[in-house]
Amino acid sequence: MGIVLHDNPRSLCAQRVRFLLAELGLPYERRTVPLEAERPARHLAVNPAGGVPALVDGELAMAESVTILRYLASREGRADALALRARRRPDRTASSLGLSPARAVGRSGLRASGLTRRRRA
Ligand SMILES: N[C@@H](CCC(=O)N[C@@H](CS)C(=O)NCC(=O)O)C(=O)O
Repeated sequence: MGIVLHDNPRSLCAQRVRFLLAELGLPYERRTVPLEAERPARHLAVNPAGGVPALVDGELAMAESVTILRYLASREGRADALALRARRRPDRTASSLGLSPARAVGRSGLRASGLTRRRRA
């Protein structure tokens, strides 16, 4: 069995994972978990807390979007796919930094152009 993502289209946390899977070019099966209804047993078996995203990769099962992002980047040897500032500031948690592949691309692009700097009057 390959990668299976327990997902919901309305979940921004799951969206982070979908972005990284796309960036890494990894094929995966997507299983939609209803968030407004009772969670299917097959989802609770992966994440007893019930939330999405959760990811299964062979024998491994995990929840929490940042954990999943770190796992996938490490699996593919692509630490560069994670936010630069999260690696520069290990004293702050990745989730408090809003770590996501989309932000990583956007922020580093903005930083390079100097657009993120606030000007003082
Ligand atoms: N810290 C978690 C948050 C996950 C989370 O709250 N997911 C929401 C959807 S965006 C959810 O599943 N809510 C329903 C629930 O927790 O039962 C992560 O980053 O994955």
